[in-house]
Amino acid sequence: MFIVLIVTISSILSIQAQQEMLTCSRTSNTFQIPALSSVTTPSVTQPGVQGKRGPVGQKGAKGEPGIPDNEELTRLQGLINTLKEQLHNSLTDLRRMVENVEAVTQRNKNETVSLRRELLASLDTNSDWVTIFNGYQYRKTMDEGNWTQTRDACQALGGDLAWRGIQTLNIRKKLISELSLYYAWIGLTDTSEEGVWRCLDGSLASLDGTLWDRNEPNNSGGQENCAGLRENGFSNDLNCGSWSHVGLCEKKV
Ligand SMILES: [Ca+2]
Ligand SMILES: [Ca+2]
Repeated sequence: MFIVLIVTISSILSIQAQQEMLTCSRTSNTFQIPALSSVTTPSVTQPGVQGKRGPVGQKGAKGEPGIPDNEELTRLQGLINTLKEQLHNSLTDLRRMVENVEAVTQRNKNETVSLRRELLASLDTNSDWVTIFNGYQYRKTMDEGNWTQTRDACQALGGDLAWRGIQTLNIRKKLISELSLYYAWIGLTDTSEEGVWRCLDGSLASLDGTLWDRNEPNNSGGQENCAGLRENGFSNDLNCGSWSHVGLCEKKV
């Protein structure tokens, strides 16, 4: 009985102590912890409908260029090698073209020089002797002069003023055409004796071979002692020192 009483009193004291613990008093502030009986468990609710997506934001700043990966580097290296090869081939072709142009230019220059020489040679009728197939060759002196001067020139060229081979009109006309003669001294004179025409070796000139033009020789002024060849192929006596003509030179083949 006594034990039961003690247990009862102890239970009462324990319950009183629990009530005191639920109530805390302070001098300036008092708060109260809700009793266990007032704490309620939150009820579980279903999630709401998902809201609409917001508007698209502004575009951001452009980033730094990325570093190519190995595959891209390999492709770029291949492209560079291809361009190098193409450039090399182009330079080779260009060098070959320049060489070709230089070769053509040099060839044209050589041809021009050759043609120029041929042209000058064709214009310079004094450069060569002309063969008329009568046993003699002919040319005219490079300069005009009196009878004596052109005879000296012919002798310097290895011949003398023409006479022996020009005793036919046909040959004279051929020479006039070949050498473009207008008037030329020939090797016939009557200086030693008036009216007696001689060749340069002193022999008498044949009458037929002199081929005097009409009314010639007339010894005009009393001083015409040297013969000239007119462009018509006939002869005329002239003053040996007063006229300036080319000399018709002759030498044996
Ligand atoms: Ca005379
Ligand atoms: Ca005359």
